Amino acid sequence: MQAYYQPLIELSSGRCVGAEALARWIREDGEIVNPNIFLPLAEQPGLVPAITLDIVAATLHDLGKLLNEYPHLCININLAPEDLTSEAFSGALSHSLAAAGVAPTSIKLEITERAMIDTNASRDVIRNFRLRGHQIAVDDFGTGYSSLAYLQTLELDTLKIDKCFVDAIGTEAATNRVIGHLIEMAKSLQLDIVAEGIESEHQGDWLIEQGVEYGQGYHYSRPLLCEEFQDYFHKHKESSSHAISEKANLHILKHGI
Ligand code: G
Ligand code: MN
Repeated sequence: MQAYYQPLIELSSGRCVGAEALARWIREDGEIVNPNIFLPLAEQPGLVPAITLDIVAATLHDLGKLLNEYPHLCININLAPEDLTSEAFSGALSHSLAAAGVAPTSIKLEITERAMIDTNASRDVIRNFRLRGHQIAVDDFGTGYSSLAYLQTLELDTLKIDKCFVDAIGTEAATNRVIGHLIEMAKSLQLDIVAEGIESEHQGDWLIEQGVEYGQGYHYSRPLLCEEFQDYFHKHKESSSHAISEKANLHILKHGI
């Protein structure tokens, strides 16, 4: 198992505010396999939480020092439905963090919208994670049919708008109109918004105009190995003066000084 880190960006400034840790299984022939393929194969009870804890351990090993040095930096860990129902998972997570000396506020937990609905106990599980100091993001938001009424009963921090809605920006697809509603939902719930899978400057600019603060995607960076991510972070930890001066130049070209 190999952990990759995809930078999370503050869209208006280009500043890197964190990363999403992504698990990849490297087969002997070198092929890279994504978790949506290998997690369903883990039928043995307890195997999925063990894989999630492996990624936590890799993150703490790779980035623990950086997280201590930059307390506002946050790494997102993807949880599977099995992690939410596992009795041992949240205790083991807290134990790993304590052993590595990393604050729970440095680790945000991503839970898919579907897993939140499927689990009756999800409200309590989420509250428990938040009491331990973690922030909670709803992953793949917009694909799980949850209502505003239901979401407002959960203690959440962030909604991650699924890539399929970002893909539709600037196209005639019906989902093109849906993303506006998703952004409004997030705003009325007073949650941070992260747009996933941004692949073009046009998509990024449109999202900024709609008031979306954060994003990730190939337009900014692919998932990176630990050293590559650290380099990326150090280059982008301050607002990018380059991005700002480019925008200022454009403004001068369009409107004069
Ligand atoms: O389920 P979740 O949304 O966490 O999955 C993120 C997945 O999307 C990762 O496997 C990551 O490699 C992939 N990904 C991230 N950014 C992009 C992008 O801009 N384009 C595409 N096609 N895939 C992306
Ligand atoms: Mn995710």
